[in-house]
Amino acid sequence: MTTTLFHAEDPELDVLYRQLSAGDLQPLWELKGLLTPEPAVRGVPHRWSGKELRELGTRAGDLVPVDRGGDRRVLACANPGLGGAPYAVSTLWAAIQFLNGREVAPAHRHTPAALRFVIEGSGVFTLVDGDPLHMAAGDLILTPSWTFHEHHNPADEPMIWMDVLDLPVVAALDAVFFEEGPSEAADTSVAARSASERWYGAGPGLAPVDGPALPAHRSPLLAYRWADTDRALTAQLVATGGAHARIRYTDPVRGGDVMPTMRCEIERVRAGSRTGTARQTGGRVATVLHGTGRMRVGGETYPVEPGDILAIPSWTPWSVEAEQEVDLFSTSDAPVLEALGLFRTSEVDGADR
Ligand code: 1HN
Repeated sequence: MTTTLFHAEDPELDVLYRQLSAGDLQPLWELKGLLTPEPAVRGVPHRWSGKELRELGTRAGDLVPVDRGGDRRVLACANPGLGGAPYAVSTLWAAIQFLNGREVAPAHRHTPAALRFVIEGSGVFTLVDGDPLHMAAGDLILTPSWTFHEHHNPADEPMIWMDVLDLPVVAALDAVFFEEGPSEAADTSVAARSASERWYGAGPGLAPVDGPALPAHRSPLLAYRWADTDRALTAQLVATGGAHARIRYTDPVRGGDVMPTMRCEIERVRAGSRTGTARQTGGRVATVLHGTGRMRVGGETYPVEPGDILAIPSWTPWSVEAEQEVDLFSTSDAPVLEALGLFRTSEVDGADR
């Protein structure tokens, strides 16, 4: 591929432009749109219907063996603004994964980090570096960068969940590595509770003195259980007497985000009320765990119900309006922007109503 050839009326300048192109050089004064007053965001607001994701995932479960295509039966949300890239927003992968009863998605590891959020069902467990994490509705499960992970469904029923990965960021940094896991069958005599939870999931403010060494770049706790999340949301609404609670999932020992590239949050909006409208730099994907209502994202208004996945591109104002009480989980790349000094937020309409 050759470098863009610019043209000029002035014959001497035209010659220079040909020489620049031949030398793989570009004149800045001819380049448009490099610096914009506000982010020139390519991703657009979008909603993938939970009902449709479930139906098409189930169909893929009938037609596609799990060992095809990277050993995962995954439908990636492809933002219509991103020219066919399989990314929900420019910096986040979001998808649903479908695992039939008695299936195993074999072990592998990669530098992009992943998280799973479960909307419905239970039965599957994920082994993260050999530690068994059971998955059930409302749970957040982490598979941090470069940890081996494999999914087992010992039940007869299929299970579906949402995956979010930082793959676009890691790919943009040319830092993707991937490796297959050991091929021998994993030990399927599985403990009821992960070692990660036994050490670090005891309760608020309770950290082991002689626990395993803390991992450098992520939470030592790999599963955040719905019962705990639900209790925290309920307690916050009681504490404020308000109609909107927001919780951030954090490293239980050091207090930061659960992983260096992805922030995880959940909010509850009481029936009949609506959140303020705000925007942030960085992309976000959200999914509805419970409830129904409407979400406004930029100029779009979407009716929402459980299982829907929403793309909230960078710097796009958004808000939630609940008909029945809504619990909304979301992941953003805010830790990346914060680390680089690029995180901005602005309230468009601050008031919860
Ligand atoms: C992956 O490893 C999983 O392990 C899911 O469940 C989705 C999307 C892109 C690249 C790797 C998984 C993925 C993925």
